[in-house]
Order: sequence, then structure tokens, then C-alpha cells
Amino acid sequence: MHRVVCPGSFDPVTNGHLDIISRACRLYDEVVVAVLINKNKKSLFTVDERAEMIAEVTKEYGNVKVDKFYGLTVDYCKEHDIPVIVRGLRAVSDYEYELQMAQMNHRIAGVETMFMATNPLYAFLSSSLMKEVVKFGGDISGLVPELVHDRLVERLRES
Ligand code: COD
Repeated sequence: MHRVVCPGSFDPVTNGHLDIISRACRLYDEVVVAVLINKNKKSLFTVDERAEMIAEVTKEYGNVKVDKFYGLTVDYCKEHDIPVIVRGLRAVSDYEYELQMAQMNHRIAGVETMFMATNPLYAFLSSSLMKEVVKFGGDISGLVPELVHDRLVERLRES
């Protein structure tokens, strides 16, 4: 069985993330979407909320498992016997950081990284931009799932 992990912050999940996850689902038997528990970063949604949204919007894919993790991604991989990390590449600006991480992950644990080129339809998407646009009343329909759209509006109106 070929399993891979798509690690990330997913605060919140966007259609750019989903494009990578759904394509990975077609290539591998099981895709584990692992949400990082980052105690140093202030997030809009709790880890549980992020994981719950991902589970809801990926349930139709059939081979996604959602999990949370703390610490190094490669330690998660070793614990769960997952040899490959899948990452999306949006632009050259992503490349340097991603390359450095991939090389370090290979050096310290022998874990491979597969890069998937972003769908140009979603190349400009990031969770931070989504939050900023919603906060100031902009329209992000079609860029995140409806459920995420509603949660973003609700959360950003609260604050
Ligand atoms: N189109 C395509 N792909 C996209 C898009 C888009 N519009 N938006 C995001 N993605 C991809 C990203 O490239 C990434 O592959 C994935 O979706 C998740 O993105 P984010 O932004 O939610 O998550 P990141 O990039 O903040 O996640 C970083 C990690 C949590 C993976 C990283 O910090 C990590 O592994 N942390 C744990 C500690 C560790 O192991 N550090 C590295 C040591 S070498």
C-alpha cells in the first residue's frame, strides 16, 4: 500500500490545497493530511477546527485520512511508516524554502518529497490572503469550499 503525507498549517484549507490533495489521491492508495500543531503561531482556527473542515471537504475522495501532529514532519512519517511527503509548488518563491526542507528531511530521515506543480487556477491562493480578503469584505467564492467560506465569514466577523 502506497501512503503519503500532505503536511501543512491549513488555516484554513483552500481550493489550492484541495487541488494538490485530490491529485495525490489519484496517485496513491492513502493520503494522510497532517495538520501541524504549532504552539508559536497564532492561527485563526484551532487545530481541531482545521482538521474537521479538511475531513468534511475531502470525505468524497474516499482515501484521505486527517490527522494532527506536533514536532517534525519526518518523525510523524517514521511513526506511521510513510516514506513520502507531498508538497505543492506555487511559484519560484516557494521553491527555495521547499528545497531546503526536502533536502533536510531526506538528510535526517531518508524521507522523500514529491513536488506537485500547482494548478494555475489556484496559483495565487494562500490561506493568509483568504483571511485578509474576507476580513475586509472581499469575495472569495470559488477559491475555498463553501463550508470554509462560511466559517471564515463567521469567524472574522466575530473579531
Ligand atoms: N496551490 C498549490 N499548493 C498549495 C497552495 C496553492 N494555492 N497553497 C498551499 N499549497 C501547498 C503548500 O505548498 C504546501 O505543500 C501545502 O499546500 C500546505 O500549505 P500550508 O501553507 O497550509 O502549510 P505550510 O507550508 O505552512 O506547512 C509547513 C509545514 C507544517 C509542513 C512545515 O513547517 C513543517 O514540516 N513543520 C514541522 C516541523 C518540521 O518538520 N520542519 C521542517 C524541518 S526540515
